[in-house]
Amino acid sequence: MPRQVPIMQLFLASTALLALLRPHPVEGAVIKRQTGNVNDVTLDIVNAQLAPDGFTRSTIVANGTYPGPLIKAKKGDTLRVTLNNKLSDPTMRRSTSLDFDGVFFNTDNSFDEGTPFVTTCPLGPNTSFTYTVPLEEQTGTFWYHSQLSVQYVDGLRGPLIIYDPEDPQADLYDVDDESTIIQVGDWWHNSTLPLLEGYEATGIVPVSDSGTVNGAGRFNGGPAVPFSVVNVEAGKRYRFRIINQSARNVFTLSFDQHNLTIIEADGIAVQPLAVSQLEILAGQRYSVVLEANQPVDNYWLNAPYVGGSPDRNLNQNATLSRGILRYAGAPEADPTAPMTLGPDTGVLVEANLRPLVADPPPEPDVNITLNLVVTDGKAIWNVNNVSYLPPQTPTLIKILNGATNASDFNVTENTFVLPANATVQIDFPPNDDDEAHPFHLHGSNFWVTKSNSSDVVNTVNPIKRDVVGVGAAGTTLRFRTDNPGPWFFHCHIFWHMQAGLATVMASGLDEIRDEVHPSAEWEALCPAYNALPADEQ
Ligand SMILES: *[C@@H]1O[C@H](CO)[C@@H](O)[C@H](O)[C@H]1NC(C)=O
Ligand SMILES: *[C@@H]1O[C@H](CO)[C@@H](O)[C@H](O)[C@H]1NC(C)=O
Ligand SMILES: *[C@@H]1O[C@H](CO)[C@@H](O)[C@H](O)[C@H]1NC(C)=O
Ligand SMILES: *[C@@H]1O[C@H](CO)[C@@H](O)[C@H](O)[C@H]1NC(C)=O
Ligand SMILES: *[C@@H]1O[C@H](CO)[C@@H](O)[C@H](O)[C@H]1NC(C)=O
Ligand SMILES: *[C@@H]1O[C@H](CO)[C@@H](O)[C@H](O)[C@H]1NC(C)=O
Ligand SMILES: *[C@@H]1O[C@H](CO)[C@@H](O)[C@H](O)[C@H]1NC(C)=O
Ligand SMILES: *[C@@H]1O[C@H](CO)[C@@H](O)[C@H](O)[C@H]1NC(C)=O
Ligand SMILES: *[C@@H]1O[C@H](CO)[C@@H](O)[C@H](O)[C@H]1NC(C)=O
Ligand SMILES: *[C@@H]1O[C@H](CO)[C@@H](O)[C@H](O)[C@H]1NC(C)=O
Ligand SMILES: *[C@@H]1O[C@H](CO)[C@@H](O)[C@H](O)[C@H]1NC(C)=O
Ligand SMILES: *[C@@H]1O[C@H](CO)[C@@H](O)[C@H](O)[C@H]1NC(C)=O
Ligand SMILES: [Cu+2]
Repeated sequence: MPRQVPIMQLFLASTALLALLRPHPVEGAVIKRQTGNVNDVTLDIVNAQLAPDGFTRSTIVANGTYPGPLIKAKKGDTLRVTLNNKLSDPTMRRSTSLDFDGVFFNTDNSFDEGTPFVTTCPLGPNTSFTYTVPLEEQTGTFWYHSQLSVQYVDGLRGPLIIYDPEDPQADLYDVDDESTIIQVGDWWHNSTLPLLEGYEATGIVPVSDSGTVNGAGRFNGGPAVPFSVVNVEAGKRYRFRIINQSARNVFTLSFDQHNLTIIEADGIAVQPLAVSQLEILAGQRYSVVLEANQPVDNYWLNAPYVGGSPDRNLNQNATLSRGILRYAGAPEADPTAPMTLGPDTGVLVEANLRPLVADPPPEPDVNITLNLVVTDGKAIWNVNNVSYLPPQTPTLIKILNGATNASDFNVTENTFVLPANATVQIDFPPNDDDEAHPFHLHGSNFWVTKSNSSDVVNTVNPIKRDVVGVGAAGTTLRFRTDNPGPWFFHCHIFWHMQAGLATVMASGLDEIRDEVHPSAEWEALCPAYNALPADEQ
């Protein structure tokens, strides 16, 4: 129908024009919710039979693929993402909720931030919801995933890249497009409902069957699924945007015979730092520049992972987690070099990263210490002796209804009430379990004033990011409460999060009541969700 096209364009042009005519925040008004170009995106959340590693299973994915389609945005856009929940498979959760990992959301849009029971309620089957996501000044590498329970393990994960037409680092690379996005993730053959049941019964975090690189992987004894190929041309420099969509496994990424120059971590530009390999925790993102300066050939992209004892799952083989870097002119074949785990030198030390634009942290106004402890032998994780339980009424609704201090929330909500416009320091003392917990803050990013990778406290030029490893050496970070809202702060190993390793950092409660004016569509979510039969939640 040719006539539909101009009508659609007219509609888009007029909404964009409206946004241009009133680009600026108007206190307390809904208008502030859209700035810049409006970029409409549709995601159909569906069940699909897929076999990323050769084992066919029912999955929950966006638009039928794992990973989901690229959401491509430009600096300053407002994304308007319409989610159509078409889930019908009763062996998995049928409700859903989307998180745009690392995107801040300003206060008056906080209710579109899809963290179930903190800022919203999940979306039931056969319903739709439109998230308004103003990207404002943010640029770089992000991703989206289900934030409901451990549902993203069933497949709902995909990339979100915010391109900067005036990237200050543009002279460092020649190519940056859909072909240079590298997504690594862990993959399980069973659905999350039985996996979660097993975890709760035994306290043993489910061990993945395989690791995938751009949606392709292999397991011991499985078919030889073709490895994902990254194509390059000799003489060019590529900006690879690496996203760790893992729910558990830690991958270590390297390319045979090529070094990498890191230029971005979690949406923040960093000074170029050369490494031979980099470890990326679940939820973390890096941009690295690879110069295609070797003889035309096929080279291995090594992405081995660690995540639980392989003895618990004989399918697991980290050596099979890999892809291929193929130069134009090379044969369409696997590299002839042996499959290795990559170099063990030239390791990224997070503490050596420096921001491209200096931005030292202010002195803290509030200090908080968070102790992470697992209850022996149980699937229960505590932060300061409290195992987080999602409340039935989302935190944001409690605030809109008048909650003013910590005692207005149940202890199990582990909610910290913080002043607005303050600098908060979070100190994670060294923890003695040997797991690296990638802690992720919603709503803003933080300075890493002490990285677990070093003993040095750096309050002069530390990087900012939104996922940081908390481990045996201790980690300290600082953030500003400039974005009032209840922001989830949790381990990105979703099995740990589900077992209680989470808190809520709620700041500016009065500002929230002034500025947040939820839509009727949002107000309807909780009553609708609460009315659903259990198997549709
Ligand atoms: C997802 O699929 C829908 C329906 O086919 C399509 O309109 C939409 O553009 C797709 N989304 C993306 C991000 O590709
Ligand atoms: C959703 O819609 C489909 C098709 O109309 C229908 O078969 C299914 O029963 C509906 N599911 C629920 C949970 O209402
Ligand atoms: C999934 O888990 C269920 C319940 O534990 C089990 O019966 C089934 O065999 C598992 N399926 C696979 C593919 O592992
Ligand atoms: C992704 O994160 C997981 C969990 O933190 C980690 O085990 C894995 O090594 C990471 N992947 C990469 C490529 O670094
Ligand atoms: C990568 O960097 C290391 C350390 O600087 C160096 O020894 C090595 O030769 C480099 N490799 C390549 C392929 O450039
Ligand atoms: C893992 O895969 C590699 C490459 O195919 C193979 O050499 C190795 O024996 C496998 N490991 C196990 C434990 O099966
Ligand atoms: C917070 O801790 C720092 C030490 O890291 C200390 O210098 C500062 O006085 C403390 N601030 C408050 C408000 O307790
Ligand atoms: C945790 O509980 C123990 C014993 O009940 C107590 O000694 C300790 O101070 C508590 N720790 C925190 C951080 O609240
Ligand atoms: C918390 O709020 C309640 C009433 O909502 C009030 O009685 C109490 O004094 C407040 N506590 C603090 C520490 O502000
Ligand atoms: C409130 O916290 C108590 C423990 O203090 C817990 O037993 C109870 O289940 C929690 N209630 C809700 C609704 O989360
Ligand atoms: C926080 O700072 C903003 C901008 O500087 C200001 O408008 C607002 O009133 C401040 N809020 C508080 C609670 O100080
Ligand atoms: C933290 O540092 C310790 C000691 O160097 C190391 O064993 C652990 O793997 C590190 N964890 C993270 C999350 O980087
Ligand atoms: Cu964890």
